Amino acid sequence: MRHRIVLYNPRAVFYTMPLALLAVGSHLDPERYEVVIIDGRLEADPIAAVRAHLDGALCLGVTVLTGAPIADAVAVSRAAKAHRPDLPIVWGGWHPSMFGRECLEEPSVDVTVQAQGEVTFHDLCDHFAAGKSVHDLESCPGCAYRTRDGEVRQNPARTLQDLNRLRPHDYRLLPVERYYDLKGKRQLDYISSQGCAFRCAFCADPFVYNRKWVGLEPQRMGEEIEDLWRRYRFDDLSFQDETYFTYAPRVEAVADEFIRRKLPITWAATMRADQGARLSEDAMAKCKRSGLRRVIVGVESGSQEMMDRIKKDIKMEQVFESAEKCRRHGVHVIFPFIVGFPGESDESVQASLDMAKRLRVLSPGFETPIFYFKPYPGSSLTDDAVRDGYVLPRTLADWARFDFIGSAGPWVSPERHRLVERFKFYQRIAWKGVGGWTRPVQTVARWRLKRDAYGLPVEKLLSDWLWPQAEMS
Ligand code: B12
Ligand code: SF4
Repeated sequence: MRHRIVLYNPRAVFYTMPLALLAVGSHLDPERYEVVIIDGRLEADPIAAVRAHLDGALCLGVTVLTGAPIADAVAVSRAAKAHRPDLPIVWGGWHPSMFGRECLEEPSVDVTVQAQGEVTFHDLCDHFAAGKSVHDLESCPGCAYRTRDGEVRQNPARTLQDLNRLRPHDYRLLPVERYYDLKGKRQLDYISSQGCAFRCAFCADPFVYNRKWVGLEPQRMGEEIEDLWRRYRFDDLSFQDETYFTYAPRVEAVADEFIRRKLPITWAATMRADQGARLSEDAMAKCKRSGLRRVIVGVESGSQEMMDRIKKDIKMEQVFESAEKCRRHGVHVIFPFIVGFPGESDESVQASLDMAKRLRVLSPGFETPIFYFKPYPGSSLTDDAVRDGYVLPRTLADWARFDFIGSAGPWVSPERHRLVERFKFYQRIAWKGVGGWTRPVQTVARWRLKRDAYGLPVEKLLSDWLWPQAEMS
């Protein structure tokens, strides 16, 4: 008899495929386990959708990101527990990786898994399948649980496994065509590595993966991606890796695989500016030939001093070198910035806006979105902010309200916030392909950006009034 394992992805923005659940679900032996993935974003009534699969199930696994997805994860877990009080409920993902103990304050959650989850979840399922209790998990590394007398135990971390030793992701577990429809394009999400070797002070990765990195071998990727293309006929492959360009020889070998297999696809991935600057012209040309259409290069700040403070380990020149290289090879780039770091000066914010302008004009294929710093847990910058008196959310309900869209931290004054929002507005329309009556507005926007003249923003007020949602982008 196969045991049913139900996996839930909470509601979130965008339609990126639930790769975390795909990873943990695919690593279970299909002869022994039947895996059902339910994505809250695809369901009119997620609780009913989960409940429909719970009778006879062995376990419910939920992936949890910090912020709004927590509220949905709690609602679904509570409903599942009410329906099946004996059902083990396991939370994994970025939030439980940082707050494994705290998540167990939610009574409906029995176990939390920290960091890479495939092997831990596999062991947990075997444990439950053997009829063992959620309270007897002392020999399972990489998780936290409650003992019989309610004490929370955090087990030692599990060693990061080489991804090449894990089972390939079985996309038959996902309704791939539905994601294409919702995305409005035949784009497959794929992950080829885990972790990151760098130490950026605003990022959770160094905390969760201890600056370790593991990646799939190029040949395995070539075979897997060709096979996926034959089955799902995607036009575009979106790598969700933290830093895809970590090892240039690997990147080049994957490009060779795509070229050799004549895959008619484009692809997009993340790249650090130092990696881009170091990448040889030949390797970049090969990437382009294999379909590279866009990279995301996190700039974060236009001030070298701030870059150093946030331990980005990037020099400004490397950003421009990468930008030039991408421009020469016709590769589009998104250069995200973060403003409003704790204690950030007006000059530093202005330096970021200036740098965004300089990058934006280099190519019509460049974008420079600007975000506000939010002290996401797990980073050393957050620890510093807490030391200086910032109070992090405490309960899961508080964490669920802690979200990113459009909001700024307490380090951004109302004036600076207004300036940045106006800058973002004018930058958005200044370079967008527009026509007809919007052309004069575009001319004004360019004029304003050139002179940093954002007073009396009538165009913005009109736009906010006509299209209130546009503010969010
Ligand atoms: C896709 C993605 C999203 C999607 C999520 C789509 C979805 N499925 O719902 C969207 C676009 C919604 C998103 C949004 C955001 N994201 Co995001 N996102 C990612 C990204 C690029 C890929 C996630 C992924 O699929 N990874 C591949 C899988 C295989 O890895 P994984 O998720 O780590 O899963 C492993 C383990 O965590 C564990 N695991 C995970 N789930 C489960 C469940 C169970 C039951 C078990 C046992 C184990 C387990 O096992 C898995 C396999 O080893 C990651 C970076 C990354 N590479 O992970 C950032 C990342 C998760 N995002 C991050 C951030 C900061 C954000 C935003 C704040 C970004 C922003 N400024 O706008 C928002 C906020 C989210 C929100 N509150 O709604 C941070 C961490 C956030 C956090 N603390 O939770 C990350 C790590 C990027 C970074 N380094 O800063 N994101
Ligand atoms: S921001 Fe990117 S490069 Fe820096 S530690 Fe996080 S994942 Fe690595």
